[in-house]
Amino acid sequence: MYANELNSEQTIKLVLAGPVGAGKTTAIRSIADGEPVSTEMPLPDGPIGDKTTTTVALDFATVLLDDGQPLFVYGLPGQEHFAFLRPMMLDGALGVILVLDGASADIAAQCRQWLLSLREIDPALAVVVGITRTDIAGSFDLGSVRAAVRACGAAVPIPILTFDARDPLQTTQLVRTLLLQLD
Ligand SMILES: Nc1nc2c(ncn2[C@@H]2O[C@H](COP(=O)(O)OP(=O)(O)O)[C@@H](O)[C@H]2O)c(=O)[nH]1
Ligand SMILES: [Mg+2]
Repeated sequence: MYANELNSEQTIKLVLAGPVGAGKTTAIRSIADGEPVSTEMPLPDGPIGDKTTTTVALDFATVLLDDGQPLFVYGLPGQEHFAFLRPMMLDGALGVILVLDGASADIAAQCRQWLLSLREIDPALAVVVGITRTDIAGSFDLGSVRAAVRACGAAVPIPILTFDARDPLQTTQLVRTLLLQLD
């Protein structure tokens, strides 16, 4: 199914946010109907693990959940120099999945920074936090992420889940968790 076949009245717009390398593009690919719109470019300094490209502007896909709910799903660019695109891309969105890299030592700071910037753009957005790459040995510290979420003082508690962005079922589950947060 493609965007021009969807009725935008019934189609919920959701956005994936988060730092470069967290798994936004992978998550969108794993749940997209058909080929997503993507603006990937080779990483300027060569591959990092199995990641060979980075998103320079945005990702977009249509998603049809098995209960028939159509979604427009956008991925924000992670780089700070594209921050000006975020308010535009969040316009009309009901909710955000904040995708964080569980293998990053900075995860708590990234969580805090993204939650604050999302709240500044639109305090009414529903938010869930999805943490990827927790299978990679090392630094993941759930307590520090919890503390960062609590410190941002959201009116409604923000769910925190781990998921593998490569797995369509886990990614869909995260989307469903976000939909449950919507009024
Ligand atoms: N090991 C592992 N790799 C993951 C997991 N989730 C995502 N990835 C990988 O992490 C990278 C994320 O890159 P990408 O989706 O381009 O990140 P983006 O910059 O947020 O769009 C990809 O190479 C994915 O295959 C996970 O749960 N475990
Ligand atoms: Mg990307």
